[in-house]
Amino acid sequence: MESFTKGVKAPTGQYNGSSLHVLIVKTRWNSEIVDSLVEGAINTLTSHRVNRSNIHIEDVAGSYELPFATKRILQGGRFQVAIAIGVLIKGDTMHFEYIAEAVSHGLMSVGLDTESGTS
Ligand code: RBF
Repeated sequence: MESFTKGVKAPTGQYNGSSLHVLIVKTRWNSEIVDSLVEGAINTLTSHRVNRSNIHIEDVAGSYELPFATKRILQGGRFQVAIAIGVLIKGDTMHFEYIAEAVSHGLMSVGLDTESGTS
C-alpha cells in the first residue's frame, strides 16, 4: 500500500538557472543557523545550474532590515531572484511576534512591488 508522509518534501524537478543572477540577503543575528541556511540555499541553487559567481550575498543586522535592504538592492536591476534569510528566536519579549509579522508583510510587499524583468 502506498504510504504518505505529512511534512515538507523538496520538489524533485530539475531547473536551469544558468542565466540567473541571484541575490541572497542574510542577517548577522543568529548567524550560526543563518549561515547554514545560506550554504543550503547556495547548494540548491548551484545544483540547478546557477553559477556560483552569479550568487551575490549581502548582510544586514537583523530580520527587521531584510525587506528594506532587499528592496534597495533589487532596485539596482542586477538580480532576477532575491532570497532573504533570517532566523527569529522566541524570547522573553514580544520581539518575535512584532518582527515576524512586519518582516513577512515587508517581504511580500517587496515581491509585489518589484517589476518582473527589471529587477
Ligand atoms: N533579529 C533577528 O533576525 N532574529 C531575532 O531573533 C532577533 N531578536 C531580537 C530581539 C530583540 C529583543 C531585539 C531588540 C532585536 C532582535 N532582532 C532579531 C534584531 C532586529 O531584527 C533588528 O535588527 C533590530 O531591532 C534593529 O532594527
